[in-house]
This record gives sequence, C-alpha cells and structure tokens, in this order.
Amino acid sequence: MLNQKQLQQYAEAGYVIVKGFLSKEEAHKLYQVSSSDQVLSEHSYAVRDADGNESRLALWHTPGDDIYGMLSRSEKLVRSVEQLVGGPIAHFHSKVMQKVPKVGGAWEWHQDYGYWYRNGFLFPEEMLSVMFALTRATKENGCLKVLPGSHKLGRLEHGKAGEQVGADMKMVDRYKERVEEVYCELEPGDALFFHSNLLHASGPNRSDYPRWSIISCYNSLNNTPDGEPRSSFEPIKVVPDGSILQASAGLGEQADFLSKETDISLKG
Ligand SMILES: O=C(O)CCC(=O)C(=O)O
Repeated sequence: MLNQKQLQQYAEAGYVIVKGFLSKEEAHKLYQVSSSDQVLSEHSYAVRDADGNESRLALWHTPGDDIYGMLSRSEKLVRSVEQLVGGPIAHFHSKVMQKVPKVGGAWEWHQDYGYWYRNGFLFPEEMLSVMFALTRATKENGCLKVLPGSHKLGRLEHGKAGEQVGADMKMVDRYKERVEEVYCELEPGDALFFHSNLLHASGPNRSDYPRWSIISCYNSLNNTPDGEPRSSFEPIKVVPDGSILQASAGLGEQADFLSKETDISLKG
C-alpha cells in the first residue's frame, strides 16, 4: 500500500516511484522468464520511432496464472492501484517492453490517454500504468522521462510520430518552458506508477545493455471501455504477494495477445 507522501506526490506530479516494490529476486526471475519466453517472443512486434529505430513489445489483456499474472494480480499492486484510482480495478493490459542494446528505439512524447481515449474510456483519472524495471533503466539505455504535473493539462491532440502516436509538440514544448523533464532512472524491482494523462517519452538505448521492463495498465471498474477488451470489465482475481517466486511459467499460446495490425494506438 502507498503512504500519504506517495499518494500526494502522485496527485501533484502525476507519478510516483516506489523503490524496491519488487525484491531483486522477483525482478531477476521476471527478467529470466521473460527474456527466454518463446511465446512472448513470437508475439512481440517492433514499433518504429520518428527516426526509424525500433522498440519491441508484446501486449496481452487477460492476466493469467503465469508469472506475469502473479505480478499484475498481486495483492500489494492491486491495492496500491486501487488507492490511486479510488475504487476496485480491472486489468486493461500488460506489456513487456524490450529495448535491445544499441538499437532499442525511442518512444515519442505522449499521454497514454491520448491512445486509450479511442477505446472509449471516459475518465482518465481512473486509469494508470505501472512500469517495473527488470533491468537497470538509465538515461543511457532509454529510461522513461516524464513532465511533472502534465496530467493536469487534460488530453492533448495526438498524431502520427513514426509508427507511434505522439502528442502535439507545440503544446509539449510550451509546457516544457515551465517544468524540467525528469529522467526516471530505476533499479531492477523499482516501480513507477503514472497517471494516464502524464506526458512521458523515452530515448533510444545507446548502451551495451538491455532495458527490459513490464508495464501493467489498469482501469477502475467504474471506467470501462466501449465493449472491449473483456479484461477491463472483470474484477481482478487477486493473488498473494510472493506468488511471483512460486511461478515459473511464461505466457501460453492461449493468451489474448494484441497484434500490431489490431493495435489501434498505432493508427495515428
Ligand atoms: O517503455 C518505454 O520506454 C515507453 C513506454 C510507453 O511510453 C508506454 O507504454 O506508454
């Protein structure tokens, strides 16, 4: 559960970093399983940034009994997200973000709600993402950077940026005149909770080491999309903390993966 100071930081800045949310052992296990998960690899796709560099990701909606489900359904995570969105939650999707050494591309400035609005969600306050570092995330390997307080701007216009969707840079630049961007450098196991309207981006991976992370995204059960995905309507079946270390299975073929072709967030 998050403490008062953490809740206040999220309310004011639109994000909060919780150091050591997962133990080093849990983060290491998640990295080991995900980096050798054949099914995950087969369902991963590359997305080009505005300079043509590629980042890979795999995204699915329904949290299963695999190791990723043990993370996204874990009691302390679910209760923390509920504190931030103000009520019971559903799992919108999880994704494994894979930035390989020297290549992994950038993510352009955007708000997640700039994408998710298209799914018919009404209340950006009642949606958020949690990024878990499985490897170190540094400025050099393309950690997430955020513009504090930008969740208060409301949803900005979004348009094409490479194969991605980016926020209106005129507005982003105007806001950048007021606040310094913050590089969210993370150690394995650290978690970054961020509001669906927080402006965020990340640079390419120029280092010799991977930047690997899992992002789980949630909506409140009061804030459901327009019909799909099913998982966004279903209360989460919570599992005890510690289940990650008991799990070893990666994703099964039955997981409801999103394909690049059906990823509406990429359609500008
Ligand atoms: O993994 C990253 O660097 C960026 C991911 C991101 O911006 C997102 O999933 O919305």
